[in-house]
Amino acid sequence: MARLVVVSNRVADPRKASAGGLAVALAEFLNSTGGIWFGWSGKVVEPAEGGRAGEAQMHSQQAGPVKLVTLDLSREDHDAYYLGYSNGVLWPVCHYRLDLADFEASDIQGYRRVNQLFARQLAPLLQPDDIVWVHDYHLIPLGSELRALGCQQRIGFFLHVPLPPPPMFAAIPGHDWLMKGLCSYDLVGLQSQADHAHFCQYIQGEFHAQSLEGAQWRVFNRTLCAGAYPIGIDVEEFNALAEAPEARDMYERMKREYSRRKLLVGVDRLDYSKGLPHRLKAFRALLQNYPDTHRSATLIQIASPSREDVGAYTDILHELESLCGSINGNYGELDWMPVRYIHRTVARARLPGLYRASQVALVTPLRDGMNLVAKEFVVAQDPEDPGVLVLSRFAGAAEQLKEALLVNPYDSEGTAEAIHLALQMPLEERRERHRALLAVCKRWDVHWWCDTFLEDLGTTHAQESGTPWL
Ligand code: GDG
Repeated sequence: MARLVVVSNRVADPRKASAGGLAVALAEFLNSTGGIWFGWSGKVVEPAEGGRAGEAQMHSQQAGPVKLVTLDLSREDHDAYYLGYSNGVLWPVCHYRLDLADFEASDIQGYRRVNQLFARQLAPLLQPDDIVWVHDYHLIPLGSELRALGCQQRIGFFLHVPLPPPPMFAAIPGHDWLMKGLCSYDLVGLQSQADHAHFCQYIQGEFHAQSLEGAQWRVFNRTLCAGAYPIGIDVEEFNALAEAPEARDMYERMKREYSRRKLLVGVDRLDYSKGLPHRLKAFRALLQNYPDTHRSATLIQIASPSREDVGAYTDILHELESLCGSINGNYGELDWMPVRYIHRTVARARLPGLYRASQVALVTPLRDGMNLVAKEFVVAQDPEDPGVLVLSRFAGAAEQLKEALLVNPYDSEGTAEAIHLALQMPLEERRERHRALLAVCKRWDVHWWCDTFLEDLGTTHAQESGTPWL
């Protein structure tokens, strides 16, 4: 079996429980093949006088059979690559927010510099039969940088965020360079059929790529494959977490505290793509339009801090605080606060208990690659008395989770109506919907995702992967 080399912006220690489903799934493969996980160390160092980015410190640590290899970044590289181009341009545009994209010419240079640095440091570690799997928008050009150094291994890429339609993606300065970079991989994986369609439309329209049989394309004198590989969660790992004392304790406490109320839950990173202000406006419309929810419906919204050094994130923080304050001020009673807003990270061990104690989950991003919270909520439910998932039609998960109540998060009145429906849904309907949703989460779990992607990557024809086409 070929050795697996995973490359992502951040590296998680797969032995730590907090690492999450992706790390667990990848670790399973890495453990069996004795692979490498390569990425940024998370450390920003001020370079020594006269120092250059290329001299970044490399750390190597053995985590069981897996070797974790990480690089420090200089302040200049970090700011341009991570804050600037990745999170100031690619993240907003991939989430259809051209208005928030802040393009600086020097950032794209820093982005390229860090991808070149990754390639330079990674290439000597690779063996001829390795399979390399690159993750996400931070590292789109890594494949072509590795090819430029003569790496002929099979290299796959998975984009965790949405890929917008070509006219929108084309607003990114450097879009054709990015897309050309994607064409140097042997397999490009997208979250949804819609994202996959956008990829195909782009390479056909801009590069005159020729469609071959199966999922193959001929472009720039090489063959590549592309497909939708919707990511799932580790259902077994999440079930085990739900059975553990911390989750059970959380469940009991929530059930006791909200025994006569209906609990709604939202769990998100504090990110503008997650539609938190829109969600609060929908909740406000619920209280406004349906007086039966007064003194009854309580929304617990966890917004874990994220990318606080990117400007657009501070604005949303203030907007959220003000919305929560006004809803509680206008509707709250001495013994009932409609919104409990928690701007902290909650321990992962508690999440299944919180999900299970909730009658409704509000997963209403304005745009999301997939959204794993939707799947976690489904898996955590009691099948005999399950809660209802209210899901944005703009989450990648909506392509799979069709039995959820699908909403348009921009329409607060319509979303409020769906929430009200969810709160009133008869037991039999809840069970039926849950059964269908759970089957999807189990069938397309994170192991399916990992196995299928790697199997497809392993069987792609890497015939021209060394062609100097750049
Ligand atoms: C990207 C794409 C895609 C959240 N708050 C807390 C917490 N979380 C955990 C959730 C879930 C994960 O973080 C969030 O996953 P999402 O899928 O919702 O979103 P992103 O972080 O934006 O991830 C996304 C994903 O990649 C995978 O491909 O689905 O579309 O944007 O697991 O439970 N965990 C803890 N405390 C919190 O407060 N412990």
